[in-house]
Amino acid sequence: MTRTVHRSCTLCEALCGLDIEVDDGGTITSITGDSYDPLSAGYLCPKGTALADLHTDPDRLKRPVAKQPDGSFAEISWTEAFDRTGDEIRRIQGEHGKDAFAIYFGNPSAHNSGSIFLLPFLKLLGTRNRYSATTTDQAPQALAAYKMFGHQALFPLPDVDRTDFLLILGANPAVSNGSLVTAPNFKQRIKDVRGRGGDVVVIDPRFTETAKIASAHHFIQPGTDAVLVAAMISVIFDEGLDRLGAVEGIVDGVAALRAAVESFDVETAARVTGIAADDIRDLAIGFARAPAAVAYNRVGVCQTRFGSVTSWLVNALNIVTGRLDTPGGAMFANPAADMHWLVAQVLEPGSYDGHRSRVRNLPEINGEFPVATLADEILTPGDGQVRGLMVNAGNPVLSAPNGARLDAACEQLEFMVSIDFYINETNRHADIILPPTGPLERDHYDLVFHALAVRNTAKFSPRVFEPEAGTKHDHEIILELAGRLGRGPLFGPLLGPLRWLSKVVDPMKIVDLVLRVGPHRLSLRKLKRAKHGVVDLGPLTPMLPDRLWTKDKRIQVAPDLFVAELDASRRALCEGEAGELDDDAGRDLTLIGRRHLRSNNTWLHNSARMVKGRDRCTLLVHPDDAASRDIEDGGTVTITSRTGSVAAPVQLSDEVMPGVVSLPHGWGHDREGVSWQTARANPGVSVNDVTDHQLLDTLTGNAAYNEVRVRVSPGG
Ligand SMILES: Nc1nc2c(c(=O)[nH]1)N[C@H]1C(S)=C(S)[C@@H](COP(=O)(O)OP(=O)(O)OC[C@H]3O[C@@H](n4cnc5c(=O)[nH]c(N)nc54)[C@H](O)[C@@H]3O)O[C@H]1N2
Ligand SMILES: Nc1nc2c(c(=O)[nH]1)N[C@H]1C(S)=C(S)[C@@H](COP(=O)(O)OP(=O)(O)OC[C@H]3O[C@@H](n4cnc5c(=O)[nH]c(N)nc54)[C@H](O)[C@@H]3O)O[C@H]1N2
Ligand code: SF4
Ligand SMILES: [Mo]
Repeated sequence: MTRTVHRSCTLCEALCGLDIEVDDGGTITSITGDSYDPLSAGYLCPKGTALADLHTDPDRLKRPVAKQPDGSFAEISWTEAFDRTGDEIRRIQGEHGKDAFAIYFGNPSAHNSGSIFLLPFLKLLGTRNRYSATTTDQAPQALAAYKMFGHQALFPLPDVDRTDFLLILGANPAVSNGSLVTAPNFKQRIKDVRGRGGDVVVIDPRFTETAKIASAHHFIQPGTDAVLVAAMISVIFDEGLDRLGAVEGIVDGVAALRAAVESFDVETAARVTGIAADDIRDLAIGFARAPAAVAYNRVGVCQTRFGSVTSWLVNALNIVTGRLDTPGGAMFANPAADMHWLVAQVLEPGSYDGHRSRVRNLPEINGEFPVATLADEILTPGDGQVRGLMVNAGNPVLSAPNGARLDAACEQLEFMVSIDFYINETNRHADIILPPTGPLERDHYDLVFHALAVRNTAKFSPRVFEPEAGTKHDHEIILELAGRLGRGPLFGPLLGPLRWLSKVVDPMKIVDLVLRVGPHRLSLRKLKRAKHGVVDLGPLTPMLPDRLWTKDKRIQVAPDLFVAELDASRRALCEGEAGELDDDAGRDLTLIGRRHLRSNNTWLHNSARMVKGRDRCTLLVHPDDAASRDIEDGGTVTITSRTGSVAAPVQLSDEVMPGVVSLPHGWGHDREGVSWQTARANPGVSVNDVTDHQLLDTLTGNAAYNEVRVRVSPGG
């Protein structure tokens, strides 16, 4: 007898419905796409099956471990692990102030219902040294959303299923499966746009998997998208093609936007971006004239110096062509559980530059500092120096810019704790690691990605396996730690109720509450009764102005800070105003990143079936650039930047534009002490050993991974 459990995949944002078949002996016999799921309709990518490997991985931790004097880890009891961690956090914050203890949370936090408990935990911890993967990722889009729509997470979603013209800048959804928009099988959705007679245009320095199925692709000089989009908006105003459509009457600042883009002519844009002037003009006019159109940008753009400016301009382009809140344009979801509301209750709808970081004076964004400056805060002595660190579900040594520097900084910490079920390149420095249950051992409701999906649905994912005796969920670990943060006489009395709380208030109870007060009046009971746990709530519908989080329920299309920064981008990109990091040490190529279907940021490389086949951590080099440097296909080269150098095998390819090279992130598993045995066998190198902690998006401090200047020379 086998049983089938229906649940959503929690590995990426696509939220694919899975059918997980388990036999009597508790072995997963198959993982396939659930054809009944209204979002994914039977699709899954190869990573979906890796959930089985994760479940059985002998390298996965199940009990807390503590660092021994010889540098190895040994198991300790939960009580000892919590007590020691609590003591150390209290000691550090007691002796050196709240800010002396920092916290970093990584990407998987967003895919775990237990993370709801992180929000109050952050408040309790009371430190300004909050960091996350956000400042390597979507911080620019978060700032644009906050300044324009009033909420850091109110991202306009490309209504890909109904559009006639999809403009993609700096995203490769055919591989990433979509980000800040949940649209499983994005590849098919793109093909469907074209099948309907529509256009898909991709702007990317690489001829990507997405570009290959698009109607058109334009190579762009990395980091110059702001100039392209500003020029497009300028053409649209000049041609009189601007209109507000559905948002007429609730938009302010159109005249200011017009003035801001006026000086961006297509000839200058062509010179800066490398896209022909006629192509830019045609693109703008084609976009504005299409019956339904939407522009969408993602990490390729965010990870540049003017990522925030560009993210704002992309929103502005959608607004002034009447695409916002219109079917086939940029829309907002109407989620059954309102994540935006929840975030606003527990933390805040958003914030920017309320305070600044100690060492580099960088503005906070939504209460966080850029992870690019975490090492500075650890390494620089003085009042408020970071002496303790908690890393939850992340691996910044491999994921943050100049991870090598952070790697060294972690060594200097007085105390480090991590919530993670692996010993990775970051928490190998920890004193204590607290491993949570695996993804198949807990119930799940996706608060985040249902709220960013191209179709309104609600799905409950039951656990596939009961957690092993003596293991703990993420939320239980967080609550136990919270109990230890109380000081002196508070500590004892607080611990009891919190322990009790972790038994009765699991995240699903909170989800249930949020579903009940939500617009569709659902509940967990209703979902559990529904076939495969899922309810289809239909396509996206117009939501404005109600959904806006701005106080006046209006949209500012030209916020002052973006307008000012657009001028800075013009001076830097169009007039060649030199930046602080510019020099001529022969670093004549621009390094960009890339993702692979079987890889997931810094992890999943421990699954043999995810890493089998040819080497993926290769440097793509254009044949012309190779010829002038004596570089051969398959040979090893050294990539040198301002901050460091790594050696990687070369793959010659005219997929990258001349002058641009590409190396994926997430590799470099040969560091001592990690628990990933399979990953260590095929480690690759970490691109973030050569990215730059000083090269940032000018407004948010997001890592500008895609503008790193490098020298590439033959030999290892
Ligand atoms: N050069 C370059 N660098 C990049 C990027 C790039 O494009 N180029 N992309 C950036 C982006 S977009 C992101 S989001 C970041 C990601 O960077 P991070 O968030 O720092 O790293 P991840 O690889 O997502 O984190 C993986 C860790 O989370 C743990 N984990 C997985 N699931 C759980 C769970 O349920 N609970 C707990 N407690 N732990 C869990 C895994 O065991 C693993 O150790 O990388 C960034 N870095
Ligand atoms: N298989 C797989 N899927 C994933 C992940 C993974 O690691 N593996 N990671 C997940 C995460 S955390 C995220 S955030 C999403 C990210 O999802 P996407 O944003 O779709 O991610 P990428 O594939 O990195 O696409 C970025 C693209 O931008 C291009 N680019 C680089 N610089 C520039 C530039 O200056 N301008 C323009 N226009 N383009 C540029 C790159 O060549 C690349 O094709 O993917 C998620 N999905
Ligand atoms: S695309 Fe792959 S990793 Fe992402 S949710 Fe679907 S099956 Fe999981
Ligand atoms: Mo990400």
